[in-house]
Amino acid sequence: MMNLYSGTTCPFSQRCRIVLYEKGMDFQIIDVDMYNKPEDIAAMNPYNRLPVLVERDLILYEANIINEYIDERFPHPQLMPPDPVQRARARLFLFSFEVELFSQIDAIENGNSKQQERARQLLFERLTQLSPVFAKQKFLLGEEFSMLDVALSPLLWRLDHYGIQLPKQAAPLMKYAERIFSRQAFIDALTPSEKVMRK
Ligand SMILES: N[C@@H](CCC(=O)N[C@@H](CS)C(=O)NCC(=O)O)C(=O)O
Repeated sequence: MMNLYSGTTCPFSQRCRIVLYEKGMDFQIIDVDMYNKPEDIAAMNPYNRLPVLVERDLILYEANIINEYIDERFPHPQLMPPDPVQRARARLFLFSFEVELFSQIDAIENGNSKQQERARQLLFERLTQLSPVFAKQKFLLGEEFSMLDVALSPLLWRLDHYGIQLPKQAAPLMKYAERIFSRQAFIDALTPSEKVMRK
């Protein structure tokens, strides 16, 4: 059985929880209080960060690496594209989300007010730019929900919580977000502390 050590308010852990619920297999989620991390996290992950996945003698960290492993172990429903070229492109997208979007989360959660404001502005601009894509398609890769939607959704869920209000022209992106938020796996994967992040 897979055991996921997951931060109750951690957007990266949320990605892994979503994938576990989308797959509907047998797993256990171990809730970890981020402000009171047990020492065994550092023993499993040299970077002392969550999430961490343990399956027998396999220990994995980094949300996207964990998620690709789960996707390969349990191929239904497949969340990465089956074609190698499309899969490589999907990985480039995942990389750009980290560099351009999720890199701002630390500044919002832990930075001073100037750093927070800069990060909010950057996210506001990047997400607004992305919005027109969803006027033409349901999900990031087209008509099917994929790993890219999993990766982006914890940030979309936190927009209110992070004090980011997108402009009217981002309506297609917000509709897309609602489409993800209404998925049963997304709802099941929310922790009580995440549920209260959105009204
Ligand atoms: N790139 C990592 C980021 C993980 C990360 O930053 N996790 C945060 C919580 S959301 C963490 O554990 N930070 C260390 C700490 O709070 O001590 C991933 O994708 O898993």
